Amino acid sequence: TRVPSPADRFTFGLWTVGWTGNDPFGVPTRAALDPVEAVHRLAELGAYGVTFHDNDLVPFGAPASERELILKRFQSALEETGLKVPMVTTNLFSHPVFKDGGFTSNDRSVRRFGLAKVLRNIDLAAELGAETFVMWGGREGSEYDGSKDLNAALNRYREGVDTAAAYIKEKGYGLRIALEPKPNEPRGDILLPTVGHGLAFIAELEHGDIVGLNPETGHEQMAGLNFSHGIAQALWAGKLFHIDLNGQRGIKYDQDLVFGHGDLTSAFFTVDLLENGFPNGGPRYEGPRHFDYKPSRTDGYDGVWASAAANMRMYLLLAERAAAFRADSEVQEALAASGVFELAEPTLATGETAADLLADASAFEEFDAEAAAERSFAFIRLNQLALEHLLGAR
Ligand code: 3MF
Ligand code: MG
Ligand code: MG
Ligand code: MG
Repeated sequence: TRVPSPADRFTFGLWTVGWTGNDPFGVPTRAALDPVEAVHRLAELGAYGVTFHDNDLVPFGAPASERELILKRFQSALEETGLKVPMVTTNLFSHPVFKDGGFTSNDRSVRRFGLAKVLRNIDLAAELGAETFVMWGGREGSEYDGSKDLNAALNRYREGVDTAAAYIKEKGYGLRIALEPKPNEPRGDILLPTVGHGLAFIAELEHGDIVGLNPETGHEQMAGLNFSHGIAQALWAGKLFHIDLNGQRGIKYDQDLVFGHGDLTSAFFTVDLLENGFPNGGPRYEGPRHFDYKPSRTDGYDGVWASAAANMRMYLLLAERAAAFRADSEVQEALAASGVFELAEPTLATGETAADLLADASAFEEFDAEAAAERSFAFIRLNQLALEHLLGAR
């Protein structure tokens, strides 16, 4: 297995390795990490880039002079290491002012403040050469159904995203927006809870052409959903703009484990899709492999850097196994036997209409449903082959 290098396009949020371990029941277990040190360490480990929320770098409310100094220092670290900033995002969730949301707070003055914070951060993202601007609306939601007019909230959400997208276009920035779905936590229910809700929302936007998704492994799994299916539908819709890879073990709080340390089988198929594409071809993901995880609060800084390396190594190990899976002639034969390649053939012949189909007696009147029902799709053999590759047994 090769050592990670910038060519692998691995990226990390500053808030991941920089998480100090505070949770709802406990205070930090690690001292704060200097973002400049994070940049150097990540570069040494072979990462391609670093991402951040505005306030991961510049404290909320910092005066312009302080902001300038911090950004200067950070940019010199980027220049020294060659690390890129492919994605920037905005913190509309930590400060108490956002307790009822940023774009969808019931308080209009908060919404105006939140939107202005996003627009200012878009300028910074463009300045740093980012391609993607992520919006995770962690506080956009409610605990009580009666406390939020959901029709109005979705209108305000659309207004916020469309205003940001229009601003990007007007300025001529090379940025695209990626919305990040999450079902709950910190709100009891968050708006745009899943990939599917996100796609449906984007279809209602005026500037939806530059708005896509940033699905996170654990977020879909917190809703009991299949992450590989989620990113597959986002790809199919041309909307997989970015990705947050991590690990989650079932329907519970947002664990943000190392990628592959949650549902390993799912992680294998995620990497297989990202690296090898759909079995019959189709849209491919071209963006960075971004890790959004939390080094467990049980660990010191040794564990922080070991876990950063582990994310990349898990990805590369899985990529190696997935490549072997696809290259195995027995797998190709099993895929064929299972009909995986047959699904690429359109159900109707070229030019055939519904009326033509109805007129085709072989399709219905003469069709032997009993005989067709006899076919074994042999999916179990195919899955066993996948798991044997995953285990390195083949
Ligand atoms: C929370 C998250 C967020 C988003 C980030 C946008 C704090 O569960 O996943 O991380 O990823 O705000 O990139
Ligand atoms: Mg998350
Ligand atoms: Mg998470
Ligand atoms: Mg995330």
